[in-house]
Amino acid sequence: MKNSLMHLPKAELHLHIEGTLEPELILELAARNGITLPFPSLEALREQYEFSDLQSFLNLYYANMAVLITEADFADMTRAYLRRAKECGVRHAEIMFDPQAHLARGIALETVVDGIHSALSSSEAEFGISTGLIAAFLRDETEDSALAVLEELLAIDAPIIGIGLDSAEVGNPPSKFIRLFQRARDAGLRLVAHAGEEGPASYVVDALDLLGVERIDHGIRSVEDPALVARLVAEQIPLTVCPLSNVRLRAVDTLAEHPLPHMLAAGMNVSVNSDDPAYFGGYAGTNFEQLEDVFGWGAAAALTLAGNSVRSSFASQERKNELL
Ligand code: ES4
Ligand code: ZN
Repeated sequence: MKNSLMHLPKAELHLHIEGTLEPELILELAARNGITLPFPSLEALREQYEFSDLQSFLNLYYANMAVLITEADFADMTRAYLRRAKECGVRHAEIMFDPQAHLARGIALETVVDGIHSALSSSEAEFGISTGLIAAFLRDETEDSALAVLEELLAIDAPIIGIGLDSAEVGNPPSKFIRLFQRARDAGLRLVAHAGEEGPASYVVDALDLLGVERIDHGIRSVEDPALVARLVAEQIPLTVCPLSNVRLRAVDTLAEHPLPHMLAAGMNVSVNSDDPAYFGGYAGTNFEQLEDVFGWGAAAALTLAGNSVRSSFASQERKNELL
């Protein structure tokens, strides 16, 4: 069973490339770049991986980015992710990155984009994984900051297919980013946003109605609003759910209490994703395996979830047909 889960062709739709930096690679890049980390050994670093909420995770996630300096660093990180994704049957990956987090550290946008892109451009040939790159904007920064970075991405003709919205959700509602999403839509970009992870169901409604997003990242708190659930089912709006992330960030108490089975049973378009796999206990395959262990699902549920991921991706229809 477990082996067949790994072979099931799937798409990863919710992945932060900076969240794939494994502790070993963090130390390797720190040494390569002559950077002294606050937690200089594997043991000391690993002790930091216990989170109480989203913000406690984000603090470590942003701190660890300090090791990413050169184009090669971004390329090596991305290639390491693709290698692991291939092992769990990921055949298409839409990868988010946080341009503002790197610009704030004085890293040029071209360094970030060219490094990630150099790994993505050989991904189909090297790993059999088609890819798309999504620029995610930090919702705890201003809309003007996001707009300026989006203009810079457009000016350098960055190979992005869309934009997203991430970082600290509560208190930073979708209504803050209406002009950003309008600009991205005008530029022909696809639109996604984190909503309903820690924030309320109303943020999901607003991401749909005010920002016009095509897909919701997380969306688990949608289940608190029956009218929203009915709409998500009727419109088959994709929700990129990240079960292990929700457990580790304490959005749910245990995997057994995760709303995913309820969401599936209600007919919502849900997929399983890894979010920040180096921080949350595993890649796509581990998410599927642990769901199987806890819920005892048969092949049918796994097939539905994997099928949803492919159908909800921004891959070409031709590519989707290959994977379905
Ligand atoms: C994130 Cl799990 C999560 N939520 C919001 N923003 C993020 N950035 C990276 N991981
Ligand atoms: Zn996320």
